[in-house]
Amino acid sequence: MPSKLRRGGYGKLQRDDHAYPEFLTDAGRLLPPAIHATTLTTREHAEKTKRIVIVGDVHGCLDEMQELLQKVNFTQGPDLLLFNGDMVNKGPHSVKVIQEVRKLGGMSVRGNNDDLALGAWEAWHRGKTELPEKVAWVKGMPKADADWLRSLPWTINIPDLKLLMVHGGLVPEIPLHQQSLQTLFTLRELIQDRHGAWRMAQDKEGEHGPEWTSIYNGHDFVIFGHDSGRGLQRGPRSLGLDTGCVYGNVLTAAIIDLTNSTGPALGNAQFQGDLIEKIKLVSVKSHHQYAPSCMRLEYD
Ligand SMILES: [Mn+2]
Repeated sequence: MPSKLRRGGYGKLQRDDHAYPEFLTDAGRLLPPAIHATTLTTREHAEKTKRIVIVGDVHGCLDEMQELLQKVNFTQGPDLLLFNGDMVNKGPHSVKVIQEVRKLGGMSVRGNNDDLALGAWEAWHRGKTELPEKVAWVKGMPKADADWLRSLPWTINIPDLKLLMVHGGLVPEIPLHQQSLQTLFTLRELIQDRHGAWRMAQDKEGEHGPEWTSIYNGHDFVIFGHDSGRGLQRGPRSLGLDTGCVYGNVLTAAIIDLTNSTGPALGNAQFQGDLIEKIKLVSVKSHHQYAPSCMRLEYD
């Protein structure tokens, strides 16, 4: 690739996984090995996995996360543990949440706050002494945890279930591999231009439009986070799991039981369209309001 393409254009990059692992983001961060990761793709993995447990935006709420995993009787090995991103910032125990997720063999899509924290950690290690209060905790994050954050993909796909996880959302009509990385983890609402094409609404600049899920008509069932303002969102083709634990509401997990005879079978093409009926939701109450609700609409 021409070197000029290696930097910049972070929001406009159109690339395939693995093709250009040396790509840097606008902020100079290395892109992970896979921007669009897949899981449960081998027979061995599919056979040993009994349930998929997908947890919404944790934001450092370690106690609630542990309580939720206990409530769903999480068992490492038979349960595949996935997170919707934004594991860190705003709440009390960001480093411990990362370490617990790693210990449990969990994986996450990248949230805007995970990305922001990683950038702050890298700036700190380049010698920057002043960090915004929101990310000052990264000074206590070990390198191994930062490396793990850096490995997080923007989406996790389970092809056999036609299930896709993303932190923000998808702009309609744009193929997955051409979605802007910035949009994937910040999208909430859409704006239509005069030619009828959709793009992300810049709500910092006062733009508002329909939520992306009301327009989305893609092939994958999408589980997303990042929108605690709307709370739990159950749609025909999507499920929003950010139920605002850090703002004093609840932390929610979606459970997909792969052993239930009425549930999905991996490799079952008939499964598409019924996923929402097979998903069981479990929540625990937040122990505190850790962050003021005015932070809910923050992008950074
Ligand atoms: Mn977010």
